[in-house]
Amino acid sequence: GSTVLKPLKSPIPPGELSVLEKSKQLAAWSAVDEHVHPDYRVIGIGSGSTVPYVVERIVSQGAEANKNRVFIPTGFQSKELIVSSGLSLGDVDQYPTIDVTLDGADEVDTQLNCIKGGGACHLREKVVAEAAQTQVHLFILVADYRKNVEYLGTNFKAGVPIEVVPFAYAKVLQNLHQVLNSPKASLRMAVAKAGPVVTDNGNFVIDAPFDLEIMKEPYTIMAQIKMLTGVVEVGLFCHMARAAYFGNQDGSVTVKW
Ligand code: ABF
Repeated sequence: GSTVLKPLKSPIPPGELSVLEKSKQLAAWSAVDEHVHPDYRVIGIGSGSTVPYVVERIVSQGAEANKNRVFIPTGFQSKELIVSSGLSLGDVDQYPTIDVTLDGADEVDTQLNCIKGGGACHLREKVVAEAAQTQVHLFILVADYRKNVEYLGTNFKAGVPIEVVPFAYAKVLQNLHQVLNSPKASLRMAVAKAGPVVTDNGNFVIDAPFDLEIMKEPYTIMAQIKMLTGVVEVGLFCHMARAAYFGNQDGSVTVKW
């Protein structure tokens, strides 16, 4: 289903944030208000530019609410964010059961399947998302209006992010080109093309664009990619999210569930 929430009451003074930033903040705040219950103790914190607003709203719940909580990061950025916000840090190997995880996305379809990994964190993001599914299935997406699509790959053209072990990258690229119909799949390079992007886990990332027809069945292509030896994780999260919150330009929030 899908519903549009009324604008939150003056969340920020007008003019202080751009429309895009404000939409991220609205999505994040609405998701926290709905899903971060006072009795939740273990909370997964994802990556990207929307997640700082999640943490901002959690911090605003007050020191008392947060004193017995532990926060599980999905990578370097969220670890820094948790620590600099004065929240307690844990790791998913200590807390394999998480009450709720909130994370961003590159694009989300009508079934709540999503592309993630534009920030090269999707392996840890998927582990932390799955840890939130163990009991109550609470993996929540927060994003701006650009990410709300019918089919994956509509606006996000960079391709499906695929984390690979470094020594297998050329072989996996060849598999993608020749077997899985992604002739433009390429190794993600760091800024200024000084070398490949290296993930928090010491791996490389391949970005593999697929035709829209293929992306209409994201689970099928995800499974095919995952079968390639050398692939560690695929940035397609299928049938995982409980709900997705999108901030809109007019200050409303669309919720898909
Ligand atoms: C992470 O950050 C990623 O999986 C995704 O690539 C990206 C989304 O970031 P933003 O919220 O900045 O669009 O969640």
